[in-house]
Amino acid sequence: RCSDLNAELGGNPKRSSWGPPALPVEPALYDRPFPFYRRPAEVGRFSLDAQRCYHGDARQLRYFAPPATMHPTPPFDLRHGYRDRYVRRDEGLREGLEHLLRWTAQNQERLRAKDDIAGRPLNADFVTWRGHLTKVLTTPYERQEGWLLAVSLFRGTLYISEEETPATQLQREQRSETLKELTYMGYKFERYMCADTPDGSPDPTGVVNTNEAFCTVVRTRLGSHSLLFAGEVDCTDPCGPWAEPPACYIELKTCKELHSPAQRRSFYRYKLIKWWAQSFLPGVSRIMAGFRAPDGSVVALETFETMKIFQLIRDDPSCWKPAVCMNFCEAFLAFLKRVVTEDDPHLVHLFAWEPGHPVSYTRHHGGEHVFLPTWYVETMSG
Ligand code: 0WD
Ligand code: CA
Repeated sequence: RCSDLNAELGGNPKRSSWGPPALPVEPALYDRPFPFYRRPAEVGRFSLDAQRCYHGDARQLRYFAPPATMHPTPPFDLRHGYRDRYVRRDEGLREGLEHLLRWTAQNQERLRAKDDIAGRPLNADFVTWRGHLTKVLTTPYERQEGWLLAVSLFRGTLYISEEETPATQLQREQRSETLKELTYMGYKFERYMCADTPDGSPDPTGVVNTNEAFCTVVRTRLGSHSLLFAGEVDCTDPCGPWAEPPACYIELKTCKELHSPAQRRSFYRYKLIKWWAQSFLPGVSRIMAGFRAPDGSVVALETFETMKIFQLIRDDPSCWKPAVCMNFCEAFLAFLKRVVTEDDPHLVHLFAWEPGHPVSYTRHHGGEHVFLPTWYVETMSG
């Protein structure tokens, strides 16, 4: 019975008696074997400097330089510099896909298909930020935050760009002082763990500037969908067990100290799913967590191997499953291909999701939702 239901609903949009089809998100509908996911290959890199200016190179790449033991002594002080050594990126500026599109436009030659019959300039079904895909992956298990994803089909490729929901905009503008400091502490942790050169040591007295970013661009395939996406990477460990990008990259995270098995279980259930999805997508092989005490000090580090995270959760039957996340993403991308069929950069389908509901969409021609910049449309039409 159950498998009949799966066959009927698994990833297929359900047409209600009225209105456009919607995509259900219940985990049970996507609980099948892990779909095909090709090992992600890095096809490019770019950097954003202290002024948030784009450079088509790896100048912002930093190098993993951990302390000698997993118990840093003296402990890292993540609050240090919050008042006087912090340059914050202007989050009111909505950049959309801008930097990624710049990279794409500058690398058209290597992105063209060799036997291109469709005549499309980019040999990819989807172009987006990794962070947007992370949100799609975790949707079947998410109970708090919804999302809005704008999608346009342009010269044979579907572009996905996030819009802020009214709720997230309000949250961003009314963020508490505690939350602002916690955000800073995440960036500060990076300063303690990374050096600017391969043989250097971290300089935790320096300025934290959140304009700076190093991004990797990867190409991969999920089921029948070819993907090109970019993601911000914290650092590389060229001497680690995986020498080649993207496997040599390391994601750095901070987390409240865990004191009991119950706290650890809850961390696995609600937080590790996001860490896993974010690093699994681009093929980042390790995540290093710094556990912070209430006073903002980090007294313990722990490494998570991305490919082994499923082992930590598989014995908890009420926990999340990687296969469900990936099957849902596959179904979501198939849904986009079915819905967005008119090739027009001024046409935007806005896909909206709120916890407890299926994914629905609305259609907009022209106006405020259009996100592909004119310069990009002109460059890629030439
Ligand atoms: O303007 C926008 N609407 C967005 C811009 C939405 C999403 C991303 N971006 C930009 C960011 O400015 C950044 O340069 O994309 C880049 C990161 O993209 P991503 O890798 O796809 O994003 P994600 O996986 O969500 O985040 C990776 C890291 C974060 O690390 P943690 O450990 O916190 O997950 O990118 C940083 C952050 O350090 N980051 C951002 N930095 C500045 N502005 C932002 C942001 N909006 N989002 C994430
Ligand atoms: Ca990070």
